[in-house]
This record gives sequence, C-alpha cells and structure tokens, in this order.
Amino acid sequence: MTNYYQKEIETIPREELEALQSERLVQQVKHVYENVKFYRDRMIEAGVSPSDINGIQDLHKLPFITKDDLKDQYPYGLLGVPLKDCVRIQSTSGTTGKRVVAFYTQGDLDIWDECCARAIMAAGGTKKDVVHVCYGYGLFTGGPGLNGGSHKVGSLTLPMSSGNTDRQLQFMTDLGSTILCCTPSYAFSLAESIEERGLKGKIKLKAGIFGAEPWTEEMRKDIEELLGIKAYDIYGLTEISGPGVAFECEAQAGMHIQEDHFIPEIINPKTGEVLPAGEVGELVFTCLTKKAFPLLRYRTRDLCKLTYEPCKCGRTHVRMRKPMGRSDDMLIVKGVNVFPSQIETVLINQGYRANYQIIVDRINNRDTIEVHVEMTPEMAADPNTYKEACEAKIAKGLLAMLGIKVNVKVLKPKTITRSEGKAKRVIDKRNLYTQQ
Ligand code: DLL
Repeated sequence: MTNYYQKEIETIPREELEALQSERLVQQVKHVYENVKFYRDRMIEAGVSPSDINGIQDLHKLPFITKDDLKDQYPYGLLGVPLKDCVRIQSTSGTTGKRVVAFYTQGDLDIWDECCARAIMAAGGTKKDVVHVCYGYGLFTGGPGLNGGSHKVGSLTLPMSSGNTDRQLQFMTDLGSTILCCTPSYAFSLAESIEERGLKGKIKLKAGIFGAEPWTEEMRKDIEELLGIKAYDIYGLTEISGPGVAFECEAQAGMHIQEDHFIPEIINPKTGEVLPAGEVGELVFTCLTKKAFPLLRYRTRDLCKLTYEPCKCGRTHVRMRKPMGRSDDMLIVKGVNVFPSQIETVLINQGYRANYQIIVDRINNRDTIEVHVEMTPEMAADPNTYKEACEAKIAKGLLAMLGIKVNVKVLKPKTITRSEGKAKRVIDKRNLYTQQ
C-alpha cells in the first residue's frame, strides 16, 4: 500500500495542479517584483511586467537566474522579506568563492520539512519508525532537511550527523534504527562496517533515503543487498531549499518533483530554449511558495529529463530521472561540491603553476580524489624543497578550501602531459552518469 504524507496534493489531478501552480506563480511574481530590486530590474530589462504573467503558460517570459547572479547578489540581494522575518540560513558545501547562502522564513522551513516528510513516507516511513539521519548537520541542508521531515512524520529522529562510524553503529543497533538517511557513499561504508563486525543480524533497517551525489543502479543494488533494505533516491539543492525537491517512491522509476512548490523546466543549456518533455537538458526550477529566497527560473546546471507518464504509486507529480551530468565543471566528491577552480586557487597561492590534474575515482563505492601538480623549475632546483612537505602543505590548503581530504602528489617539472587544445584537468573515472 502506498504511503503518503499529503495524499490529496500528492495525487491531485494534473489539471488542478496546473491551476494551483498558475495561481501561485502569479502571486510569486508579484511578490518578487514588489520586494526584490534584482527581479524588478531584470524584468524591466526583459520588458516583462507582473501583468504579463497570468499563469504557467507565461513562465517562459521571465528571465533566467544563474549561480553567478547569486554570487553577485551575495549575501542579501535576493531577500524577498525583511531580514527580521528570516529564521535560518543554510549554505552550499565546502566552497568559498562560490558559496551560496539561502535564507528561510519559518513558513519556508515548514514547507521544506513537509517536502522531506513526503519523501520519508514514500520510503515507507511512519510514526513507528526510527529515522537515523547521518547527513551532515550545520550549513549543509542534508541533516536539517531530513531531520525536519522526520519530525513532521512523527518518527523518532536520531540526529547523528556524519562520521564516527562506531557511534553510528552503536545507536543503530541499540535503538533499532529502521530508516537510514545519508549519502549513498556513506551508506555503503556503513554497510561494509556492519558486515565486517558481524552486526547484520542486529540491525533493523528496512529502507534508506540516499542522495546529495550521483550514484548508479549498480551501487543501489550493492547497498540494498548488503543492508537488506530498499534504497530510495532523493534530490535537492541548497538554492531551491535542500533535500526533498524530488524523491523516489516505491516504483523507483524516477523522482517525483514536488510540483505544488517547484515548477521544473528542461532547457537547452546553450540556447536557453525550453525543450519538450522527454528530452535531455538543463533542469530549471521556479519556486512557487518560498518567500525569503524565492528563485525564479533558476538554472541548476544538472542535466536530466522529465516524464509526465502516470506513475504506479498514484502520485501525479512529474518525475525526473537521475541527473545525467552537469553542464558546468562541478564535481561532487564524497558528497561535497568541488569546483576545479578552487583547487587551482590553492595551488597558485602556494606558488605552483597551472600544470596540474585532478583524478577522481570511486573504489569499492568510495570516492577518492588525487591532485597531481608539478614543481616549478625553481622549486626543483632548490635543495631545501622537500616533496613530502610540499604535498602536506597543499593537502592542508585543500582541506581548508574544500572540507575534504585530498591525496596530493608533487611531481618533477614537465611530467604532466601537455595538451594541444583545452587542458584536460579533470579525469573522472567514476562513470556515475548513464546516458540514456
Ligand atoms: O546536496 C541537497 C541534498 C541533501 C540532496 C541530501 C539530497 C540529500 P547541494 O550541496 O546544494 O545540496 O548540492 C546540490 O547535488 O545540483 C546535484 O548536482 C547534486 N545532487 C543532489 N541530489 C542528487 C541525487 C544537496 N540524488 C547538487 N543524485 C545538485 C545526483 C544529486 N545528484
């Protein structure tokens, strides 16, 4: 039996859903035009006024907003309400130059929690469950999002945060956790530890809600088998709220986008043209109900496709398939967003030149990241240069910049192959995205 948190809205006939979206869009456009100078200026520039937006059929008239706009408007330029009405911020993982700070009113948090509650119930969650949340807590949205969702469902919530495997396993076995929420890589790592310690008979897990990074069907199978659970995918991004923008139901055939709150579009990333359903392109979101940080036509850079085919679970909301790649150069390593430009900044600041390579792999379902960089000829000629000390210093700089541990290899000058065209800086051996 399908388990819903808000059955009426989750299974609403599409015609009614579209009418609701139209009504909300008209209100939202008015809200941002009146309260956010950035939107007003952009709309005037594009020759659109709120009276031109009479429903979702007019969405395409609005200009796009990009991550660069968020950077330019940092920190308060996109606020839709007075700061005194905001109660929380969250921020993107491990970045400095590209940091996004998102604001929430209490109402925004309630909606976000409801979105996560829908995801938990779609994974079979009830009041009787023990929801073990080991996404990071703090600025990252994973922990707070699933935590809030679990409270709404009424489940017992374990706010574990990430790391400290011994403690995770102790609580999991002692308190009988039934639903595990974390990145798929951490789920795999926990599964391995459970096996190694012979704890499989002691765990009561039945489901997992895994997201925040790309993962394959093969990895899903491995985790399901090792833990004896059903593994559900969950998608979201800080800019739009956090986890729960879309979630998988028991059909495991794409993630339902919560269309009463977010309108998705798929566009050609080069031209901005809106593409018909079923075509692969960049995913764009318009927030219909968020008040503090209301993004309209936000370009996510995630490539994917949508299907409006009815789903077996009875939910009518459109489904997105797993993201199939990025239209920018962002990597997600160990669940953390990493831009090659950040790595370059650390290297250049420490006196290296841009002769470097980033090698990312997933070995035994665990991400690894290695940076190879050449010494400058001056460093190589200096008898006081110690390779190991240089490597340690770079690794420290990268840890501070990215928040993750990176293996560093400092090489002799001229050892990294020079390219004749664009330099191939990133070698991602993971094959995380399937292209069909
Ligand atoms: O990762 C929010 C989140 C937390 C989602 C917990 C799910 C679970 P950001 O750090 O802002 O937010 O990163 C957002 O992560 O644009 C995608 O590229 C990627 N991503 C998120 N979920 C998935 C997923 C959180 N299920 C960026 N599959 C997004 C593939 C995902 N990629």
